[in-house]
Amino acid sequence: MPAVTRRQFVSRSALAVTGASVGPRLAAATQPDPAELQARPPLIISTWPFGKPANDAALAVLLRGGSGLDAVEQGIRVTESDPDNASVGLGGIPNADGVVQLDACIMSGPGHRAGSVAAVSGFRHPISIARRVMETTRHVMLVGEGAEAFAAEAGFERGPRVSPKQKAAWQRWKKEQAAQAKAAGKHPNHDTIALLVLRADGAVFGGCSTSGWGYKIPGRVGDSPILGSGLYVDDEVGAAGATGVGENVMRHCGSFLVVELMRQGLHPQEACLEAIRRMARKDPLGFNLSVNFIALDRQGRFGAAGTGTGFQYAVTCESFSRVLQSPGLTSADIGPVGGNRK
Ligand code: SD4
Repeated sequence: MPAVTRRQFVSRSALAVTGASVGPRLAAATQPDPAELQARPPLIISTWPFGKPANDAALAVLLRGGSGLDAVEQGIRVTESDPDNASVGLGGIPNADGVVQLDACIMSGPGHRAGSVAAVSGFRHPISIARRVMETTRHVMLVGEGAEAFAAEAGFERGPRVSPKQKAAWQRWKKEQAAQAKAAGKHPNHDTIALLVLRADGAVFGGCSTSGWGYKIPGRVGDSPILGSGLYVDDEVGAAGATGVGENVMRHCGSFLVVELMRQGLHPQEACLEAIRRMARKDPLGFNLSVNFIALDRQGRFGAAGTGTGFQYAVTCESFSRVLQSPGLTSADIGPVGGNRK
């Protein structure tokens, strides 16, 4: 399903104002139990329907003999390059000052290495900058001006700080803001690409990239570049990635939690569901957290889950490449949640 269709649906949904990431359920035939799909590594999964072309590019890299990190980077670059994607890359929705600030991270299971950048503007491929941080510095994360200076020094491709289309939309938003001072809390929908790779030999890799919450306060950083929140890779177990309201993912170290649940023996899909149940049980927001997870394990099993109606994710291996609907969780599934302490 094209992202734009989902976005139109979302814009009509009350949840859109909270940044919720929801989508219409697909027909039953497109919702097979992940356990029934014969997915053999190399296997790639990613968030949202726009992850599918990214997965396809990542698989092509692996089949050409490229590395797991190359697959993650090249896959995510496809999404970052899409000028019509308002959630990832320089086509993204800007911050409240009209500047697109990008967040990204990358992680390698082998060596347990990671690199990350946050609040970077004016560069097309934050995923590549994150990889360069990992491979050429003794640090894990660079932010803002420092990250931009690093990227400039390394010669990374520059781009506009906001696309003409998003600039016009931002100008309209500014006017509305001025007209109604109480627009706080109204933010356009936003998404993220988190992409996980399982190599044929069982090694695991992942990456995550986003322009984050539209019209965010300048300097706001979401979950996507935070290891353990928007992404976590553990070569002994598997990997998980997140999309949704980053503030809520971060407060629960969401992706780390999903990986730890897989370590305890849960199937990736059940690990995603259980992580959300656990978060919702203690969180005042309960199942209104607007969070979604994808996960895969070393055995080639995969799954996803989200709050509300769930969300769509893309799964690709040599025998198929398709968009699936995840299960969703609401309080109806386990009763009252949200914690009872102030
Ligand atoms: C963020 N998690 O910056 C990202 C945005 C996102 O669906 O994934 N929205 O909070």
